[in-house]
Amino acid sequence: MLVQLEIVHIAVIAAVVLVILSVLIGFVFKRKSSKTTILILGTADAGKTQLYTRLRFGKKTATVTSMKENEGPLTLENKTFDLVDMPGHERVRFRYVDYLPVTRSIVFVVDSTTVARQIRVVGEYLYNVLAQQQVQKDRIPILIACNKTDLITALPQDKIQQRLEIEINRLRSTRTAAVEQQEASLDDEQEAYLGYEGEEFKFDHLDNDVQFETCSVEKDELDKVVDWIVHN
Ligand SMILES: Nc1nc2c(ncn2[C@@H]2O[C@H](COP(=O)(O)OP(=O)(O)OP(=O)(O)O)[C@@H](O)[C@H]2O)c(=O)[nH]1
Ligand SMILES: [Mg+2]
Repeated sequence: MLVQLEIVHIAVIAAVVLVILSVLIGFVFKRKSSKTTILILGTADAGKTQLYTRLRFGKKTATVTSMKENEGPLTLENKTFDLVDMPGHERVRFRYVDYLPVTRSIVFVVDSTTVARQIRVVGEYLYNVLAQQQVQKDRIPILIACNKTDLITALPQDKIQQRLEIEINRLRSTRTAAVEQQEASLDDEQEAYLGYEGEEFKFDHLDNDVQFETCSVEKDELDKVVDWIVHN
């Protein structure tokens, strides 16, 4: 009798665990497959529109500074995505937040030849992206595509990563100080803290998967970018 009761107990626990597991697995898969938008972000002149046209139409076209988004379907290895090229102009670049609820992954394009000079503006934009509640909550994967490697003035990928980490570290301390000064209330709108408190900022410290790769839209060296999009 006692043994029978124990068996019933175990069976009930096993059933509950199974139900919870299947709900969790279903939730994870559904979340991943239902979102198809790939956001191309980055400051002006990084090469976003060139990347967009190369990926979608397989060719280069002359581009001018974008003031509105380009959007359309992109099929890679039998998967169809919705590709969005956001303008890098400072007045419109923050509109990307409207797309976050449907965003599957973000390709953040950096001009490797000017990133050192523009580290403030690039770092600030990237910080804004990484600190978005939705980006953190959904753990949206981010690729930092270090573009224009065909030019000899291009900074190597590891140096770009280092410079961005230093810049984000600097921004983090000034922002935290500002928040403390204002004694801001802890509402939902507040930016999330990036990385570990008391430690220098490293991309590795984030819950999101942040990867760095080099590319050249000009020379059609986009294998690593395409591969990343397909697998994220
Ligand atoms: N050498 C070189 N030039 C590139 C490469 N990719 C883009 N460019 C050039 O960079 C310039 C800017 O490219 P766009 O694609 O228009 O830049 P964008 O990021 O869309 O800029 P905004 O629309 O202003 O935000 C163009 O003159 C491109 O030809 C590259 O891989 N190598
Ligand atoms: Mg553009």
